[in-house]
Amino acid sequence: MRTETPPLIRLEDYRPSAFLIDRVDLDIRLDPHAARITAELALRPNPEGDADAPLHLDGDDLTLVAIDLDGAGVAPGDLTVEPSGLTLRNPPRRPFVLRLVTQVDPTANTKLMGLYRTDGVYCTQCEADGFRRITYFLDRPDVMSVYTTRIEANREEAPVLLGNGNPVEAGPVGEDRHYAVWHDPHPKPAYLFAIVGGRLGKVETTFRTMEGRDVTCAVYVEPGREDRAGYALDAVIRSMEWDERAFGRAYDLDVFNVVAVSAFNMGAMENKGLNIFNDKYVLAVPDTATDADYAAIEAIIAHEYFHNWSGNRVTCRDWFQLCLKEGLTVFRDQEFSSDMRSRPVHRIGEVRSLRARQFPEDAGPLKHPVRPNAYAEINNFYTATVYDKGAEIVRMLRTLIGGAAFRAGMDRYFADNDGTAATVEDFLAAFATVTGRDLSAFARWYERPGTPKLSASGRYDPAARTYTLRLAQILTVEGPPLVIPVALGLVGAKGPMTDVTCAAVTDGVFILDRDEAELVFENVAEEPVPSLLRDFSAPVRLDLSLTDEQRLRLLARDSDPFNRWQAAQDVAMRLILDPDPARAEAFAEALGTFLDGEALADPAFAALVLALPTEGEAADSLPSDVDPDAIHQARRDLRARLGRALRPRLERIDASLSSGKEAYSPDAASAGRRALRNAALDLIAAGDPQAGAALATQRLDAATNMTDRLAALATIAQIPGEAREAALTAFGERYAQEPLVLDKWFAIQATIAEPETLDRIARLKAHPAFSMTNPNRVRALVGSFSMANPTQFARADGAGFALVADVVKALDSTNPQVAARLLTAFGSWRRLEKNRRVAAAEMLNRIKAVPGLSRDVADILGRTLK
Ligand code: 0A1
Ligand code: ZN
Repeated sequence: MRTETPPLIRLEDYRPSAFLIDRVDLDIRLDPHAARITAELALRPNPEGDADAPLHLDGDDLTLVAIDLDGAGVAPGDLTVEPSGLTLRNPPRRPFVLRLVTQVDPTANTKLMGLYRTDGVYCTQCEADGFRRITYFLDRPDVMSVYTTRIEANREEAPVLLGNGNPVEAGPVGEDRHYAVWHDPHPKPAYLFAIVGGRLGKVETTFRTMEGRDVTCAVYVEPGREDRAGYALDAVIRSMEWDERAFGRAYDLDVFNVVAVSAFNMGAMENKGLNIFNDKYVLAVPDTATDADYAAIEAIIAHEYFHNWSGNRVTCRDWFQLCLKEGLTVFRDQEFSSDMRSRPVHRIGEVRSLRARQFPEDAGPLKHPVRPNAYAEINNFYTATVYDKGAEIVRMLRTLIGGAAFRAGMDRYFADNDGTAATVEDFLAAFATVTGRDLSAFARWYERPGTPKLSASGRYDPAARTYTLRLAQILTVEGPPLVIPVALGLVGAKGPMTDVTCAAVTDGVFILDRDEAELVFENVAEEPVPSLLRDFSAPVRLDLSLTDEQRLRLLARDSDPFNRWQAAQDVAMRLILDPDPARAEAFAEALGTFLDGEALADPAFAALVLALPTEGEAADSLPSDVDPDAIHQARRDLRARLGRALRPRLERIDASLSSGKEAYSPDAASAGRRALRNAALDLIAAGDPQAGAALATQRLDAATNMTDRLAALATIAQIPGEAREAALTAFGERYAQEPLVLDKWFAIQATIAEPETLDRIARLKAHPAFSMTNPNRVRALVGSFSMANPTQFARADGAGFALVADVVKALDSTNPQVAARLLTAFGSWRRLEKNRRVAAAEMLNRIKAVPGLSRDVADILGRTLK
């Protein structure tokens, strides 16, 4: 059993390892219950480390079968073996070879960390600290080694054997077994190690790098599903091309393999040359995958591939530096997707997800700096803050120094740190070197938790033809100011005012590096509306009071698509928080004009303008006493009103976008048309549920792809009645053999905003396709409920909290990582109104009372309750 609050590991306590491991030779004999791992570790004392330290190797859930040192036994008095690892009290102070034989049970490994089996396929997950569940090791990212891996298995059970690096040799072993040897010439930390063994089908192609290397790229999937792997393979090739073009980065091995597995704790993993994926982010055909799925596959394939440089060639010195690889790689995958799709539409999507996940995290008990300075369980720090706010910091850096200097800085970073385990300081140093600038004030973004507020107010002087803008930054924790790039412009009655000048603004950007500043714009011919934080130039909350009329001018006239969208969001948000029929009518009219003018010119953008702020966003904008029912009702009323007011236009849009019989294509333009048509359907249904249900039923029957089918089902699902139950039943039967589609079906039902949803979830937990051991299933049913059904999760009677708490308790002993992540749904509990707050606290305390909680859950719980 663990202590109540798990002990903290601190950044300030970082010390280099006392030993290094230059070479690792592994021999892995796969077996369902008794896999044997022989590891030969070529160790030597680290000249930078403590010369007198014992040798401690991390271990977790291992059976030690044998150990010898330079071919001789280890004296029992010299060796201590504990659950957390083994210690050699008097290790040699010269290079030596330690040989270890361990045994593990891949089938019993429900944590999905280390070596495990899913649907009969052996695979591994080693980030952050899973390698220690395979053999005893210096399991820390600053210990980098060259690996050679021999894998042996039953030929029937595992005809495909994959490892890191390049294949070296393969052959039979006796009657029914075989082996393969893989060698990875690039030194890497243990968290990037991987093997796969199983019965797998593949699609493959070749890519010639700009350096002239021919790379065989393959995507491995469950046999029979090869036709669903083509889009992922294509995304691999596009990622390789793009990284050469955009960052000058070429691939560095002869093979690049992607393997899809069905049970995986996260999205995917960038193991060197052998990326392992949650199959949700690989498999796609139009009948089972939505446009959003295709976009996510493209983005995650790119993300993992880009890690080959930002993460693998240059890795992290310690886990506090996680944002060094994750924030940077998210930034890179965002840029890739923006180039593949519509940049403004993609940017809006990035910001929506930042606000949905990162802003609440940064405002609640789980908030932490982008580079944390202490952690109890590192697996709990793969957060929206590290990933998404981390990416925003890189984006701000580019805005601050400009695109050309940014690229030069990236080149410098890769050149200076290739083959090493680096820090955030190393990253910033590269940019400081190429620009000659002092970036120490900018670096505060990595240290300071909380979302800053940017407050703005303006004054127009018609006589002087000047406009004075006052900007101030308000931080959530005290300290020196942040460096905030504010992209801005002024908008007149006819559009952007291009004749105005302001000495403090360069290329449309003002850098706010003081607590406050006053900007004076000259030659301002009429009273302007300020357009601030264009393209969301910094991850802050903007506090600028404008009238609806002024905001609607931005929607109609601003040149910045992001702020046009933001203006509509702001008007809608005010109407949700403070309903007003007259203002709602004016808003509807403005939306009507917008739709008439350009809905069909950029349908994807129009669909985003029609998507009102979510209930979660509305809750996040309130300081306390959040009542999810009131928010839900207000948002529903507003949508109903808009749906009625815009009905003829929505029907026209629907009609003009109804696709003929052309084949489905996942490209962004086609997806945009589907998005707008489905947004129109949903808004029609909001205004007239009866007509909406009928129309959605028709759409469901006529749909030729999963995007349209699921959108129609989602619309019907929120309208009580027989049509809904019939549609849900038919969909469930149609896709009974498709786990990833059933996940969508689970999620749609879990997010019905009605009290009966709890019974529905209880029934679905007993559905044959549901399983507590598959993370995708759990996230689909329970994760969607807790994250996207605020009225039912946060019910005043506590039943929604209890449902999630029970799953957390049940899952904790088998898969603590997934249990802990589910528990983060309670992150905003203190901001709820009193009854709900009391109910949440009671459930959290019930979890706390469970003896022997995992470190993962105890850590989240401790911080959530603090
Ligand atoms: N590095 C991966 C994320 C990842 C982290 C931990 C994992 O353990 C289960 C798996 C994956 C990424 O950024 O994609
Ligand atoms: Zn990543």
